[in-house]
Amino acid sequence: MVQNALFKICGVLAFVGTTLASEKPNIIFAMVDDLGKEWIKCYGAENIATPHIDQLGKTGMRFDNVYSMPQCTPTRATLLTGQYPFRHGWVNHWDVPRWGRGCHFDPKKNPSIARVMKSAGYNTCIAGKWQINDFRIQPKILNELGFDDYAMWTGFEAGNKPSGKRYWNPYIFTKEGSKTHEGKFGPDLCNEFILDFIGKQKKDTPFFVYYPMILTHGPLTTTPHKPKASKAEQFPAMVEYMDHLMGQIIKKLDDTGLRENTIVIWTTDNGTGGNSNILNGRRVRGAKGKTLENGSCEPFIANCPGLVPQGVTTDALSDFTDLLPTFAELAGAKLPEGLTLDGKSIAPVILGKAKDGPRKWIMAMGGGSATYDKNGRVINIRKYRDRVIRDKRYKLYIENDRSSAKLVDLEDDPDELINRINDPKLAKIKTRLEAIEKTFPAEDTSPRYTPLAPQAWDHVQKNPGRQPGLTGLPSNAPKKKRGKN
Ligand SMILES: [Ca+2]
Repeated sequence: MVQNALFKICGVLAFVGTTLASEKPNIIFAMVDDLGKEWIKCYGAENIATPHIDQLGKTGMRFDNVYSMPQCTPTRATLLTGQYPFRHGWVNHWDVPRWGRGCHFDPKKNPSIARVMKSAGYNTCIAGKWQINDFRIQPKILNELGFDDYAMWTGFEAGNKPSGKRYWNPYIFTKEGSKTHEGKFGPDLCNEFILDFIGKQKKDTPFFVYYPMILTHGPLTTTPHKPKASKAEQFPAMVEYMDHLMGQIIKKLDDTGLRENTIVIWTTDNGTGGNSNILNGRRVRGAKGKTLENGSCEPFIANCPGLVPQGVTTDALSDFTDLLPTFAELAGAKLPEGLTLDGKSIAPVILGKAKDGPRKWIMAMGGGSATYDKNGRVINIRKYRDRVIRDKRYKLYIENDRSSAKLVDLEDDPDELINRINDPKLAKIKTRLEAIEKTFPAEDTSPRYTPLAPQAWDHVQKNPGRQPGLTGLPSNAPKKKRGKN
């Protein structure tokens, strides 16, 4: 009898285990706008309180070596497509609602991470900032790209002054259209939208949330918690309010019983824009737009009490091209066909099934404004954009003419001040990193799209088509190839 009862209990446990293992995990991907590690306490930041992010790190997996791209639109297109900027074409920044010219993130010519998740049966939503389509011209675009529902700051729409407001009195686009919300704080509205979406979910259907947060990009602002913050107090107040919003998301997952099967990934789209702070005893200046580590190597935390190992710090290499294949593997989705993807899935690392990831190197490139050719088509300002390639220790800067400019030992020189390009001891490392660069196309693609109709507000440049050649040095490379050795 006892044996029989025990058998029955074991049988039930085995059944429950099988059921849980076959459930698809929910995924929430939260990405702050313009924030580096030097503002996150669990990465070693001082003078700041980020208790909710710290708790995610403490009860999850903290990555040290994850690259975004150095600026907004290159990062966002990379995340959506699983491709590097030289392949998807958004190498430069092109602020579509502000500059237009018929350029847009074209759903017919690009993969979309949200469509991949939809194909695996996920409910999907997005809230925050988009910037690569103009919702006035393409009101259904987010549906076309795979999002069921949305609440977005429109970005600054040229000729529409109220749309410039992202913080107080924000201009928000939903299925009901776009309007100003007097007296409201934009980040609150987007967060409430996500809390509401989570509250509507049922356990039998998985969900995917893409949360490109409105905070902590400029302009500086007061927050609901610090309504009287002085100019000097405003940036830390914005960081702390972002942390508070993430805390609300986690609380909602706890309250709804969804936490155990929801993988939360929290990261940022590029480094801080200008402010500096102390990180592990060093002063670190925000390097948005640059391929320095503090411009491109972002804080990145994965957390799910039921699925992701707790209290782990990893040096596994990854960059934002890996997100699409990672989410596809977690969701059991097929990858888009007929396209070259640059990323590889790091799902085994996140789930604690592999100690290290599949990547031997990572890459970052892009930023600065694009231009347009004589036909009015948006193109990159250079045929080949400078970039950085790194492994866990060494980092190579490549110039616009594909030559190597700078080699840095990140372990000994975190501020990247010493150029080791001529150090004979590092010759093999230089050759190995250069060989990776040689696998890239000789010319970067420009954005892929079928042009939309011209608009009255389309941006006109003084000197369109400037410098589409192989001139100039990357912003972080030394003027001459001088080295200490
Ligand atoms: Ca950004």
